[in-house]
Order: sequence, then structure tokens, then C-alpha cells
Amino acid sequence: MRSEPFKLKDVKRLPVLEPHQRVQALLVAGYNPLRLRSDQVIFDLVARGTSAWSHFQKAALEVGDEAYAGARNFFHLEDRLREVFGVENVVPTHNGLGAEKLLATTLLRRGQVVAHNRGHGGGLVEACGGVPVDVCAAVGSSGGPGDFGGDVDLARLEGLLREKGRDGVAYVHLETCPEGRNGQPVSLAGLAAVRDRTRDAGVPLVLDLSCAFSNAFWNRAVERPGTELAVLVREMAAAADVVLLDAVQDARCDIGGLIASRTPEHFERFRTQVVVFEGLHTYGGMSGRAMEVFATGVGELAGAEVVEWHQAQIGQLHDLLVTRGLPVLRSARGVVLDVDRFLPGVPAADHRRAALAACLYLGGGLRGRCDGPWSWHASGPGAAWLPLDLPRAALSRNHLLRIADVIAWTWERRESVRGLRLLNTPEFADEALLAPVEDRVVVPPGLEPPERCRRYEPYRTSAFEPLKVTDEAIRRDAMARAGYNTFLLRSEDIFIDFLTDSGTAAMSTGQWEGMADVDETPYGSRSFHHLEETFRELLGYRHVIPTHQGRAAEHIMSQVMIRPGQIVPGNMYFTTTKLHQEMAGGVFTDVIVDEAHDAHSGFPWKGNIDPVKLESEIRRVGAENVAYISFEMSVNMAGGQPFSMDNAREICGLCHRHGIPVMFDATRVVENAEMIRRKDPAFRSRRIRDIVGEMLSYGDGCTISCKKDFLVNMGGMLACNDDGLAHRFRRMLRIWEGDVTSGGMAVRDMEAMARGLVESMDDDYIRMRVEQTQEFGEKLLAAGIPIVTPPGSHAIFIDAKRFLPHVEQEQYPAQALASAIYIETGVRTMERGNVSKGRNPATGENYRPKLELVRCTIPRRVYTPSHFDFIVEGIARLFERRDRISGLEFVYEPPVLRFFQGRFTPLRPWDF
Ligand code: P61
Repeated sequence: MRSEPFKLKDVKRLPVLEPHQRVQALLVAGYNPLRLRSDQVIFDLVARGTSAWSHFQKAALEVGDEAYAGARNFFHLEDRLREVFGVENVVPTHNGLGAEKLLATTLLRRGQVVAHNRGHGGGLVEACGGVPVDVCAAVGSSGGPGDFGGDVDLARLEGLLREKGRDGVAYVHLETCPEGRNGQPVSLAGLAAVRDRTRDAGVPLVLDLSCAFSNAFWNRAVERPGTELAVLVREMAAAADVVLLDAVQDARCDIGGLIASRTPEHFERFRTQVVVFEGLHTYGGMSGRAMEVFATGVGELAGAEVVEWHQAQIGQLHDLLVTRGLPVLRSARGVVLDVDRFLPGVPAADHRRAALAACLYLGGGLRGRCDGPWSWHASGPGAAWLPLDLPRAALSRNHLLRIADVIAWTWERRESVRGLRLLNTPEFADEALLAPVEDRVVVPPGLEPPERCRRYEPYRTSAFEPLKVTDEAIRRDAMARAGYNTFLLRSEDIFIDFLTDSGTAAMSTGQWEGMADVDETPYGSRSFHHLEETFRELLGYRHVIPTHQGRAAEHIMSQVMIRPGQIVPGNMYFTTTKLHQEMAGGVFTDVIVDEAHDAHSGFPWKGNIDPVKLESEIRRVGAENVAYISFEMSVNMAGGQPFSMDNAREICGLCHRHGIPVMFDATRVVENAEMIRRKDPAFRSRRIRDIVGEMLSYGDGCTISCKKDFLVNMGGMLACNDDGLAHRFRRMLRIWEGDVTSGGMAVRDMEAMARGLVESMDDDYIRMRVEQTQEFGEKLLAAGIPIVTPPGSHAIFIDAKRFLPHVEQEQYPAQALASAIYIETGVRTMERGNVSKGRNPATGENYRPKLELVRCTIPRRVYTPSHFDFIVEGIARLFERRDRISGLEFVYEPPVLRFFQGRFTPLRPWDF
């Protein structure tokens, strides 16, 4: 699998911790990462409940049936388990341990043996008077998952069964990818052999299926190529007498468990016991909502897409480490560091493993998995290995690169690492308190792994939205049905959606938090005041007037500020902006610099207004006939091109000398500010919010579509300083949009907007956001694809004239290219050429804009480097066969804004 089979839906901020903060945190935690607070850990690689949820799982939270008995969610869970695992007779438990508890307290008698492959985890068996016996081959084999290190030593098992007999062995307990065996899987052949032995001996076989799909990935790779994972999992489940499931592994939940048995007698005993320890037999210690999340997670395992991606990511991380020569083992849960080879200089008595865990934390905030009995970790088989389990669907490739850098950084400093001494007598690993044997564990603080420092998304996935991978025949058909217009495609037929960055951002958990508690009133809600204060503070305008989106603000501003016949000079038109100016009787005039119309000029400030053009317009009509200047940031139609601070200062000064107001379109103000920081050395070390504040301070007001930079799915803004103007804006707002303290928006959307504005000015976020677009542009250029240069901030624009030089402008090359890209890749883009520009109303002729572009617009916080690589490869494939793409003609042409609903057909059938 080459990219995530999902897009990001909700994101969660990763903590930012300077090296000295990590040193301090670890000191307070007694050099034991398990004792750190979650906000002190950047990458939590303990993989228990840390995976991302699908947005269906998140929705499931809202439909918990919290009835004490017979909750709907339990039956849903039963159904999904039957379909996916082929498991019947389910008894729910609060977590995996709850399931083990029901097992041990029903099937185990004092003195009986439990044979297992789990490495550790025998605490419960011992507490119930049993004797756990690990029957695996020696722990610490150095093979990868293809060696099935979770398999049982059959001779030992046979010997034990023979020696103890049916009465002496309570059950044989096998775990898929057992934690204590470094997550190494169990083979199907091994499982079948154990089943034969247990049947012969009359001893129940218990199988923990928590990681069954991860395990099956390796069964398929080695034993059964081409078989569906779900088929293999059902085969495993059918081999067992009793199955256990902890919801926090493959099913990606944060809580929940169950036990089930084909045997009516076992089932009866679990059902009797569940009410003693867990809860009633239809909830077992889970809330209704937890069962629904669990049921949804189980149902989503059927296609196993996320399991496949998880394994692909583990492979990537493993390869990154192996190519640097690090002593590391791949597992089905993550990677495992070979502690002895990693830190040979630290004596075993100095807690080598704990020292390595501490170093990884100091180097970059990593926390490996080190829970369980202390003796197992300190001196038992666990001491030789440090597992780093990869959460499912939560991290991007940049995160993996960062994790690999941190591990490699530690490796490079291994000679200077010193060990730890124990300060107490812990029974469990989380109790241990340690201190360095010398004055330090690893090299002095202040040094971070240098490359890619902070060059990763400053958030992880909290919830994702699964994507449908369609095949080409389906896409060809969908495109024809959509009349070769990407606006008319159904979102469900799309793999990656680059139509627009408008309203498509992933929300953050912080925004959701705010939305959960709002006062739903249109008059004076707390959220309105929060919004007003935040916008005032960050944008600097006194009057803050919310609207439901950008065009509503444009309508009001145009109606209030334009007298019929006045001109409105601007830095290139935008469709809705120009339409509202014209509806108010104004005439748009383009005063952008000439370079903006040249797709290949390297000029860095293609969003600038040309002062000479502007002055000559003012002179031509007289200042009193200029309504205002419409000054757009990160000019959309020019390719997302910024203006410079010098230009803003100069143009605003010029206008004010003539008494002409400057109204910004601040829709993409934060991205323009980041471009200024990147390109203008004077701003390199300035904070983004200061740059934004300075830019806006030169103008008199602004309209904003908050659906772009401000990270919300709905919302707009109109702002100014002038009291009289604000009064007239508000009057219009009441008549056309809604109340002045809501602008016709849901209160929760205002709360999300206030928080979105703050998040958009997070320096780490905006740096990475613009970096992502730049990198995408550079990859396309490297693949020989003609794009508008220099790359902008919100989108990359492909030059359709150069991509399809054989297609006449009258045959709509950009429209044809957008359609062909969809057919080839499943990626949706947008035409920005003469279809968008329309016809000259006087002559009925098509306008012939200089630029015929296809816009690949990048939603914020939604896609990862793997998605981008997928797209670049697809477009490069199409480029090879571009001569087989013909132009289009209209079969239906709407009278206004024809690009939205127009329909086309190819001039000759497409056979690329
Ligand atoms: C977009 F095909 N932009 O880029 P509203 N100003 C600016 C915008 O980029 C903008 C608006 C005002 C869209 C959505 C869109 O022909 C189209 O909140 C610089 O969408 O009302 C919107 O803000 C309007 C796409 C709009 C189009 C019009 O994808």
C-alpha cells in the first residue's frame, strides 16, 4: 500500500518540549518514562489505546444505548464479531484483562499449569493459584516476524501435557503477536499443531485474537499468499475453544474486551462469572458507547485496510533504521531495539534497557513500551529488548522520519551513554525510580537530532475518514456521468480531493472541545464574545462582524462601499469578489504586477499590486471614483502568490494619500505572512502573528472567508475600524444574513472559528503547512510536470497549456486535464482557465486568459507525504501519455459561473 487508505479528519496537537524541559520532566519522573505525564511525551509508542479512530467510531460515541440490560450496542457488537471473526457466544468485559480474569477464575484450579506463549503476563494466573509455564522457544530470537517468534516449542508442550495430564493443565493460552515475545506472530501451522495437541490431551485452547489481523498479515506473507486476512483470522478463531479480545489493538479502541467460546459449557461459566467481576452479560463493564465504538472498530477490520497500512508503516520505520545500521528487529506491532547491541558499554547491572528508554525520551520525547513486572524488564528476558509499538493510523511518514532520527541520534552517542541505578524496590515497572550512575545518562542537554528538527506535522491523527480506492473503469464512467466537470463528481468516487482548500480542513480536538459546550443563542453568546476578542486581538480591527462565509461579507462590503460607476482596482479578480463588485455597480480593474500573468516568471512577489498601474487608474478616473482597493493576500487566481510587506506599505501609503480606503481579502492572510517570513530576510525570525498584525495594520478593513486559513468548515468575517462603516455593515447584515452576534452562523461554528484562528497562527503549524505545498510543487517539477512557479502556499497550479500543447484554448485544455487527472489517479482538481473566466457579455466570445491552469488545492491538516507521492506518480504517468488526451466541447453551458455546473464531452473518445 503506497499511501494512507484514509484522510485525516480530526487532529491532536503533539506536545512541544525543548530538550531542557525533557531533562527536567525525566528527572521528576525518576528516569522512568512510564511515570511521565502524557503532555510530556511527544511520540507515545506504547500502542495500547493510542491508535486513531475512524470518524465512524467517533460518531459511535454519540449513539451509546446506556440501558442496564440488553443494550442495542451489545447486539451490534455480537453481529460484527460473528461477521468478521466468525465468533459466537460473546461475553463482554471492561478490557482485555477483564477477559483474562473471567478465564482464570472459571477454568483454572489451584496448582494447575497454564502453558502459554506470552513471555510475561502470568500475574493473573499466579494470583489465582496457577502456575504459568512459557512453552515458547527461547525468548530473544533475532528473527523477524516471518520467523513466527510467537510459536510454541511443540516438544516442550507435548512433554508438559504428557507430564501433567489433562487434570494438571488448565488450558493452553496463546496470544497473537504476544507482547512479551516482542510482538512476533504465531504461524498458522504452529497454531494447528497446538490445536491437535490440546485436542488429543483434552485441554482447552485459548487464543487471544487482539492482534489477529496484524498476525494474519504475516501468515499471508509467508504461508498463504493471496488469501484475505479476514479468512485467515476466521481460521485462527475456529481453531480455538475460547477466544479473547482486547479492543485496544487491531480494533483501535481505547477500552473494551470480551471472551467467547464455542463450547456451551464454557460460555455458561463465563456468563455466570461476568456478573461477579465485570457487570451484566450485555455490557460487562463497558458503557454502551464503548461497545458501539468497539463494534464499529471490529466491523472496519473486515477489509483490513488500516491493518495493511499499519504494517506498511512498520516496514518503513524498520527500513529507515536498518539502512542506518541500527540493531533493530521488525515485529508485527512495531520495531524492537536490541538493547545489548545498542548499548554494549553500559553494564547490565546499570539497567541498560531503562537507560536506553531514558535516552530515547531525552533525544526526542519518545516513550517505548516497558510496562509489566519490573523483574522481567530489569533482569528477565525483557531486559534485552525495547519495543517501540507503532500506533495505528496516527502518525505520518514525517513522524516516522523524526522517530528514526531520534533513535539514530541516540545510537550515534551510544559511547557516551551511562547507566542508571535503582532507588527503590519496585514490583512493577511503573513503580521504578532511578537515577544516573554518573551525573548524566546521555550527552548534555541542549542538543537535538539536527536534521528535520521539528519538520514534522505538529499534530497526530485523532480521527480519520476512510477513503475508497476506485478502479479506473469506475472512474472513467463517473467522469462521463459528471459531464467531464470535477465539480459534478460525487465525493464518494474520489480518492484524494484537491478540489479546494475551502471548508475542507481537519478540525482539532481543541476545536471540538470548544464546540461541546456552547450557549445556543443568536444573541450575545459567550462564543461570539470569544470570537470578537480573539479576532480583535490577532487581526487588529475594532469592529468584527461575523458572516456565514466569505461571499456574504463581500456582498455587504460591496453594497455599502461601492457607488455605481466607481472602479475597484484589485490584484487579480476572484470569481465571487468580482461578481459582488459588479452587482453593486462597480467595475473591477486589474492592477496586479505583470509577472502574475506569466506562469514561469520566478518573481517572488507575484501577488504585488503594481503602483504605476494603480496610480494611472486613479489618475484616469479621479480618486473620488475609486470605491476602495481590493487587496487579496496569497492571490488565489495567480497561483496562491503572496505580496510583500514592502508592497503593502507602499500601496496603502499611496491610497491613503489619495483618501482611498484599502480593504484586504484576508482569506489567506496567514499563508501570505508565512511566505513573507520565508522570502524576506527582515521577517525570518518574526512570529507569524506579528507579521499578520503588521500586514493588516496598513489597511482599513477586510473580508475573510474563514473556511481557508482559519481551519473551519464554515464561517466568514467582515472587519473594519471606522464606526460609521461598521454601522452600515451591521445594518445590511441584519437584513441579509442574521443577527449581528451570530452572522447567521451556528454558535458552535463561531467557537470553532475563534479557536481555529489561534491555531492557524501556531508557528510550527503554518511553517509545516506551507512546507507541504512547496514540497509537493518541487516533486512535480522534479517529475517534469509544468507548474506555475514559484509554488504558492495553498495550491499547486499545473500549466495546462504546456501539459497539453496540442489542445486549443477554445477546447478547454485545463478542463480536459482536470478530468484526465481524475480518471488516471482518482484525484479531484479544479479548472482555473477560460471555463472559469467565462464569456465576454458584449461579444459572446470566450475570454482567453493568459493562464490555463489546473489547481491542485491542498486541504489543511488532511493529507500526508505518502498521499503526495501517490499523486505525483499518477500525474507523471499521465504526462507520458498526454498526447492521447483531446480537448472538450460544452454540451450544457450555464449563463453565469458556468464552471460549477457546465457539462462537456471529449472531441474524440479518450483512450489514454
Ligand atoms: C476556493 F471555484 N474560495 O478557493 P466563500 N475570497 C477568496 C476565495 O478564495 C474565496 C472567497 C473569497 C474558494 C471557494 C470557491 O468560483 C469559486 O467562503 C480569495 O467561499 O464564500 C473562496 O469565500 C469566497 C471556489 C469560491 C470556486 C468560488 O476554492
